[in-house]
Amino acid sequence: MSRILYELAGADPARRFSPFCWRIRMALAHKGLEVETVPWRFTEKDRIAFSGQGLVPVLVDGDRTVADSWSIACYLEEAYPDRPSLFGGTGGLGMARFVNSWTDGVLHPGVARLVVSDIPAWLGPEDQAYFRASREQRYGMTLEEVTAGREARVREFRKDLQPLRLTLRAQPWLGGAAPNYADYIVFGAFQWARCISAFPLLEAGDPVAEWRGRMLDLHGGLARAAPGHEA
Ligand SMILES: N[C@@H](CCC(=O)N[C@@H](CS)C(=O)NCC(=O)O)C(=O)O
Repeated sequence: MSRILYELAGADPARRFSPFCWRIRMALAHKGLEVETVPWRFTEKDRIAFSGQGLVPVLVDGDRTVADSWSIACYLEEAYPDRPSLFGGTGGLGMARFVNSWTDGVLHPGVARLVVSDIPAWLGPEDQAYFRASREQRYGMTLEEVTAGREARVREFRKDLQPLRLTLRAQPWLGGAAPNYADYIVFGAFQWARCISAFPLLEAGDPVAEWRGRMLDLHGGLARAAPGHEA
């Protein structure tokens, strides 16, 4: 049975930088499921039109097509119950949903305000124009204005990571003694930044940075092997 994951890529097909796609790459590795990853660009909506929407990740697993990272994670958990669990039961699923909402609603916007202007350099001309126009309309300013003053503002960002830091001081993974989908959700945000920006989000010695290092090493160093800046 074929299993295909459509993933956001830059002009260089090896540059995979979507935080949502990284959640699923890690989830598939967690379950020990092989996958063929297909590079997809922002402006190639027609190539994923079969999924009924225009965003990646899109997973095609045999005859099933699933879009949206949360839906894909839930699908994998249900379809492969004999493989290592992504959530560790219904309580874990509930907590992961909170982590998903916090990451989408707070962490991603915080990371974007520090790195979004570094993204266009990795895109081909058509995607560059699309990305700049759509995001600048969303922000109501240029991407460079969004990230202006980031050297000073990053201190506030790091302070806001305190709940994550306190958790990771007490236990090695957000999942507790072992990583689970909550780790993959949050890690996606840092891997996104690592793939497109040299701007240092974290300080060495921060428990969050140490956890990120452990995440990069997971599953045979899957995330560390991806082209990116050394974190
Ligand atoms: N809620 C979706 C969000 C997916 C999403 O926003 N994907 C971005 C890539 S990071 C995308 O496909 N963007 C296409 C566009 O902006 O046109 C999920 O969790 O999968």
